[in-house]
Amino acid sequence: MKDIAKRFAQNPLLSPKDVKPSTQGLEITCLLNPGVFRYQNKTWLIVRVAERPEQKEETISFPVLTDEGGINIIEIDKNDPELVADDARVINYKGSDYLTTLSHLRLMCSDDGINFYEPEGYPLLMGEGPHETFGIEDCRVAKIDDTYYLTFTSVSDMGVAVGMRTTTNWKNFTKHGLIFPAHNKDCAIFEEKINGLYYALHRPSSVDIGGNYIWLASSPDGIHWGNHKCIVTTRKNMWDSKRVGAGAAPIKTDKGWLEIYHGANQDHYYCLGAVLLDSNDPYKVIARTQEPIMQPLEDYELNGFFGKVVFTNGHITEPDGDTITVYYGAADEFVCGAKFSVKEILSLLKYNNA
Ligand code: MAN
Repeated sequence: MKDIAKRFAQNPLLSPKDVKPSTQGLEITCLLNPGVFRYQNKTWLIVRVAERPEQKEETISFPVLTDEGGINIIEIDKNDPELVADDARVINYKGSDYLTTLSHLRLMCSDDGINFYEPEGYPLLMGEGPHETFGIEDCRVAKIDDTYYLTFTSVSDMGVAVGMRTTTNWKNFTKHGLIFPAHNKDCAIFEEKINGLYYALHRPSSVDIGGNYIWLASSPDGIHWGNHKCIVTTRKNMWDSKRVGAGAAPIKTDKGWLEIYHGANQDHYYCLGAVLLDSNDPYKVIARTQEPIMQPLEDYELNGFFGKVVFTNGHITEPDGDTITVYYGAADEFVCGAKFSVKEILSLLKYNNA
């Protein structure tokens, strides 16, 4: 089966070797899942940089932040009977979960959308405080008026939650703490108010009744959220049977709000699909794609830190109004790009009332 993504011939656009570690003693394991925005006539990525110490044969080691911003390295013998390590991304030790890497967010920019470099004078965004000791990940960027809203996954031993910071110049940031408490991630704020309210997609997780579904909330100020409703669930026996989560802010089209989302099945095979939400009332889901619009096919998507993954949380709408450039994490290790036609995605939607 093919998909409709037109991948860049230059993929992967960014690999771990392309940037320097944030801290002596750590190496970059993954460069992935960038938020995307336009600023000062350039395309910018806010890339997730996942780091850990060089791994030794007989142990697993990973960094965690202290509440004061220092770094602790935890090192565990691979033969320790209290270690469960069957997922490259997380381990369980003595009954507690840890991430195998520590992520921060880093800005990179480009004149052509393909060749990215780290601009001087912009800060790295690190986890801060007790709710981000395992790092911050997968940042979405929404621009409303002159303000950029950054929503990202804040991870700590207290859980996985959604943090928010805002900025107008990418040098000074206002922290708003956690806007959705644990367990929640994949939060994307709409780039326009609808009937005077802000809207945000988010993804609370459930282990028992319910599931990993996409929810929608609204807010009078973009900070305090309510009126939560579950709008997109997983589908049995399909590619998105186990989890779904929003990508970036939805794209405004004359048919409605088009949201590109990720879904995975029980084999952790991560693909992209799309849903269409009503222009005036985004709680109404009008249509959804049946097949993935993108799935892991290329070597750099199938093989890497965590293979068989395409995951997006950022895109740019090109001046022709139809082309979007989607930036995505491939195999949780590389940053790649692909173009899509919005019209083509819309043509693949199956309408609820059809
Ligand atoms: C989760 C998150 C993402 C990651 C995918 C695929 O959704 O950890 O950051 O890309 O899994 O591994």
